[in-house]
Amino acid sequence: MTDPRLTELTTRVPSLRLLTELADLIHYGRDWTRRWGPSPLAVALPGSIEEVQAIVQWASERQVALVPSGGRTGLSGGAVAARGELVLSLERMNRVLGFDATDRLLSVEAGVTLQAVHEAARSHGLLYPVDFAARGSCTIGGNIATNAGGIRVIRYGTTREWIGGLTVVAGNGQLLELNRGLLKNSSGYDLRQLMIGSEGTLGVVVGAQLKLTDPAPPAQTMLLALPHMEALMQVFGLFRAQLKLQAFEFFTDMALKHVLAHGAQRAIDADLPYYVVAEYDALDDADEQAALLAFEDGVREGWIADGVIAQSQSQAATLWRLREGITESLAPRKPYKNDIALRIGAMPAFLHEMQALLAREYPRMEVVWFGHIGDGNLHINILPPEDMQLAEFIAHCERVTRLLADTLQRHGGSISAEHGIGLVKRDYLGSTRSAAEIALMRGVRQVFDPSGILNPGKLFE
Ligand code: 2HG
Ligand code: ZN
Repeated sequence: MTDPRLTELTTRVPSLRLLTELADLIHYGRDWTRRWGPSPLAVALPGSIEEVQAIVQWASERQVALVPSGGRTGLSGGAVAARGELVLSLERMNRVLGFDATDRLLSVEAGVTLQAVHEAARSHGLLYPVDFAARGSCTIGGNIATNAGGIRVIRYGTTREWIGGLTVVAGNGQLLELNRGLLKNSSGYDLRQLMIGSEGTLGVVVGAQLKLTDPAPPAQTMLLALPHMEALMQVFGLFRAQLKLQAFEFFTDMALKHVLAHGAQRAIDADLPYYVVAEYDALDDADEQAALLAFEDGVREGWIADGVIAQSQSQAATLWRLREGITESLAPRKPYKNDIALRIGAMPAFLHEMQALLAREYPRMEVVWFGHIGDGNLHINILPPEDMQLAEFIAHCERVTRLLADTLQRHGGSISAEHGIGLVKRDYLGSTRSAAEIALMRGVRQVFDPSGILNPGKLFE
């Protein structure tokens, strides 16, 4: 350990666990984006709130940039440390602290995984409903920092809905207890909500009080094959009107090709351009009957060409794998990712424009569409041709993303629905937020982090 700043830090916080080996710097210096070479100063693994405060105070005095870090499954570069920052990993602070049965609040440290939250909720006979494929690795602190969404937003909303209280260390080391689990609290600005989605730029989330709810009713899972994109919106409208949806996810034949090549089971014979995994309440025969009627209506209208209803939990898992395995199956190809949001009503016109734009601009590249159509959230992954250099590929994607951002702006959409802005979409923030809004956001950042040490360069420079 040669850097004198680190010697000073360990003198100041003698109990602190600090990693400086190259392998650790690489491991902790990046997230699931693989565009930036990891290059942190070191990795701090505090074990308590007091240690986090001491690190932040020291960093603020010494002007050392910090990158708050959870499971690093993010897709927008929010947890990348490529400029000599100190990674502040919450990994060791991963305890479930307690459960308040009256208020149905689960108190956790920030480094607990989403899966551990699910298990803890289940052990109390309740549900923490935010869910997505990275559940086993992502942590609740990162979920809060990005206002993570996932596959059940259509029913339960995003992370924002499920945070009753937050414990946060602000940029000057001050400890803030925000909202304290209150259901009603009309006492001025809701700083808890400001923290959610702030991507580690306003404070380091060290703990949270999570709201739990009743377990979801028994569900049935259906896989549908659809002949064209219009059918997707039509089937969504039909199912939403006739069933109590828990999830409504789509993917294209291109996504299916990759996920099958990655080991998923086919599960449906039809070879069509669009697929849907729908999950809906199936409490009794009436619910099952309603699902069959909705399916038949869709077939009669020509919107549904084929379908499978899971006959068991394990078959449901097989159907879900087709959707949830997509990101992992694409990862070896290092895709360029877009995560866009629109009002559902704006979707058909936008999709037409986008398909024309992508066919024109990406004739040589595979474009993989999937996502949460019922939330107005599409994931558009672009795969580079095998013979294209990464730099050329990224430059091309950036140019097309500008066109995408312009198109989104015209349709009133957002350049990030649930992954965050981070480094990946920083240059496009202005397509979603007005200049006045960005100026206010900068002002807010300045108030919470006057020395500018918290995740600098993320969200905006
Ligand atoms: C999902 O919905 C995730 O599966 C990842 O948000 C999306 O890989 C992506 O682009
Ligand atoms: Zn998603």
